[in-house]
Amino acid sequence: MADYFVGNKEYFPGIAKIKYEGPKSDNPLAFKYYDAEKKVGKKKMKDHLRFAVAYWHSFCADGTDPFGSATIPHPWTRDAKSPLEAAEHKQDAAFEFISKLGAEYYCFHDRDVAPEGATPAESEKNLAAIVAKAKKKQKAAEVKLLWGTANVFTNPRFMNGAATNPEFGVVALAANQVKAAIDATIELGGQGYTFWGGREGYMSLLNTDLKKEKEHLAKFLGMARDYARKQGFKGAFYIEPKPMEPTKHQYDYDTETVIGFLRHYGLDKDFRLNIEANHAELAGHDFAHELETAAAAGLFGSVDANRGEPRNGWDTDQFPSSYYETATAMYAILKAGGFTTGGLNFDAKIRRNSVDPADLFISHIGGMDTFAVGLEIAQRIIDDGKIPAFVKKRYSSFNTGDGAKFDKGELSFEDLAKIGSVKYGNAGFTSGKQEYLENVLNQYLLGL
Ligand code: XLS
Ligand code: CA
Ligand code: CA
Repeated sequence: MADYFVGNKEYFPGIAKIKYEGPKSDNPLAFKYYDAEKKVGKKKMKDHLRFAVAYWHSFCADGTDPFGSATIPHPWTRDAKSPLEAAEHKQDAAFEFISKLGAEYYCFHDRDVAPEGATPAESEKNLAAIVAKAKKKQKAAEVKLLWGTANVFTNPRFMNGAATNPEFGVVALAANQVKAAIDATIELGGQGYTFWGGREGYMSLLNTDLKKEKEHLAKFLGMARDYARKQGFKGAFYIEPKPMEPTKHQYDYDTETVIGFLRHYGLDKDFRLNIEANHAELAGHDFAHELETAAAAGLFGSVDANRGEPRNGWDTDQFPSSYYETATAMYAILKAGGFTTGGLNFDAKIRRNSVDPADLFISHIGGMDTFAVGLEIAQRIIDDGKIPAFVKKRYSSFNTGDGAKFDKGELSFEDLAKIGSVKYGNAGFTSGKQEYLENVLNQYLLGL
């Protein structure tokens, strides 16, 4: 990947291209485990992991929270003469950062990259101007767009939702914005387009026609899909589940809910899941559970790589730091066949007191290292084979005889019941060996 700096300005001075230095390095600005070219199984680490930087957290979030104002300096906005110029400087900073980090992908919302104008037409013009520049920068920096999306939740007009808004006019405005974001994604060669359900949910059933809203959501998604396909978009559409926040109940509650919704409305041929670790946790699930659930339905797509703070139940979007979690997640991903159009997008932000410019690098380095370790452990689970062999054996009674007939649908319910009473009076007392399997995984985690 080429080093790429735009103009004469360096926004992260003193930080060079991040290199792999190995586990013994004490350089905070070096990879300890992520060695992009290293082969794990049949692919290089970078091709397994397909890391992406999230524009909104890394270049827009400034540490503002409900109790305090901005803490994180954004030097790129400082000497800009207009919002559009500020967006251009931000883009310079973004490409400098992504290139120095050595991530191959990025993701953005329309409003992260270009300012909203006074009218929808002006907003579209701003976006088109920035996209033209992004196209050149992507090429020069050898950075690709993992997915694009539209922010149809920040502007106050979306306070009652976008596609599910009770006012038709807002649904139409949302379409205007999503159409422009799809156009931008296509223009930039995006490999996917994501729909996170922003405010698509409700705060109270007393003012909500739930059935109508869900039908409108499905109709909107189908129309957006048809438009994108007509424009030649070959990538994947993703739905990103989240149970609540900002609404009390989001329609895309969790993976299983989204699978049911997609199948009910016939959208499952084009749409897949973008699974976020923190959202899994908010829905009361393990990250790996959501991944396996999507994979089991043949709808696994992409990942928003982050974590929550397990004891507070908020969407804190922290950088991944648990090997256990990344190992079990990567095992689920490898079992699903790995990424095709998707990747690991760091939908994660530094804490508001992480105010050194280097912190943005350190956080991403940590996330990438944590996933590199997870990948190696997942590959070890597969290569060593003890855990997969255990699972295979656990279901082996379905491989032959009556068990195989059952699997093939060759037994009536009466046959099944008779076989149970005649042949299997003592069945059921086989150990699940959970603790043994957990101990094996812990050995792998320690590299033993
Ligand atoms: C918010 C979501 C959002 C999506 C993209 O909770 O994670 O950032 O990933 O719209
Ligand atoms: Ca997300
Ligand atoms: Ca989140």
